[in-house]
Amino acid sequence: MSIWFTEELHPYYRKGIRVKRVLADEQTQYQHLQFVETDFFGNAMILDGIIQLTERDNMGYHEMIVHVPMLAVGKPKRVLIVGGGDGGSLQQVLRYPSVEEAVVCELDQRVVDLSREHFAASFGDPWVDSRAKLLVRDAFGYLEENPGQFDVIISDTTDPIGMAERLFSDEFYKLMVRALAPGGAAATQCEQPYFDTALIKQIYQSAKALTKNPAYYYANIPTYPGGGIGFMYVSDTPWTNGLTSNYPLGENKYLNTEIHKAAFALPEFFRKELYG
Ligand code: SPD
Repeated sequence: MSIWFTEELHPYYRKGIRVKRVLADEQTQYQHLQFVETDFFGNAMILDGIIQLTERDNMGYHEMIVHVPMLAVGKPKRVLIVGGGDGGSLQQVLRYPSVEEAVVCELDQRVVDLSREHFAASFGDPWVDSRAKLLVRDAFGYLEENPGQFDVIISDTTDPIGMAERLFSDEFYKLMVRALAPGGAAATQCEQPYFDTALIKQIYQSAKALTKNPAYYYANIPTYPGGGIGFMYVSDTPWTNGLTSNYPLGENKYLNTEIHKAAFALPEFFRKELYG
């Protein structure tokens, strides 16, 4: 007998994955947290009914949200990850020998604990690296306390629902840019061109008012709505600087030079909306 998990992030669109068994299912202090084993996608984490990542296709998300700003900066030393308690972005950040400290500001300790258990086969245990520092707290206060501190900031968040809505606000982008060191770069989880056009446009306008070279880019992730997700690159440093940087240690599974360039090419309707 098949069990299907069906996600309905948008009231007009559904998608499903076939589940073999439920590995964990709990209500944490903040959210409904589930881990499932699937036939095709490996283990998956679901928060409040929304798929956050699967072992099979997370590399498109984590490599693109991390390496695009890291490569643009060149040799980043201090990195902040907002959210990212599953450890996928952290694993990618730690591939850079230049990184001296990687701070992860995650609100929910249970996301970290259960991800260490259920994603060990994919992520190893990045938390044991002495450069990794976990802060179980809200990122707003931490950003406020740390102006000019980070070469790279990765905003690896859930969707803009409930407590995560603030992470898509102009206020958050102002604080994030203020926390960047000169020449630093940020990349943020920035949703789906078809479903979230107005939100992305609003975020681009915030980013444009704050930095010289913001740009939107996209990755294919079959388990996200519409089969993919986009990111906002936010920096004075052009993203194209990253095209000539060396890749970090280890192997990329998604990113190559062609993908890096192509990710910034946008469908015409959306390019017009965003850039005019
Ligand atoms: N609609 C799903 C968006 C999920 C974004 N968060 C992914 C977290 C992976 N570290």
